[in-house]
Amino acid sequence: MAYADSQETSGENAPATNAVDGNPDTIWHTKWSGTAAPMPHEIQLNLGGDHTVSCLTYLPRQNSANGRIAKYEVYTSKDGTNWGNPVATGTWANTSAEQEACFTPVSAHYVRLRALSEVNGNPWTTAAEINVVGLAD
Ligand SMILES: [Ca+2]
Repeated sequence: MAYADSQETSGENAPATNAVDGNPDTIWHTKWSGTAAPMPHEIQLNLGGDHTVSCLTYLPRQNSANGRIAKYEVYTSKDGTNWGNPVATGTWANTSAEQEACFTPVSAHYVRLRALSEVNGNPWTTAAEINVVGLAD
């Protein structure tokens, strides 16, 4: 299950759930038709219970650089409300290859990826797939 601050469902069918459907050809795209929603953007994943997680993986949009995340922050939460400080921050390259953000393993029910900038400075965020890597628990 996924929630995003913005999703395009008019100009194309690109809801947040496209980032967690297991299909690299379907994307989540923040609103671009009409007035584009401004940065920053975020997507929250509900893990369905507490799991020990250690990395977030981000498969960028495969067919275009539009919306690929550059500067990012990763947060985790037990309740979906209190996120605390980011567990990971950094800048991803403009590539179609899978990117990752790893951090000290933490028990989480929710994981949030926040996009602070796009590789070409545009206001959009896109994602083909987002996953979390966990430890057996
Ligand atoms: Ca997808």
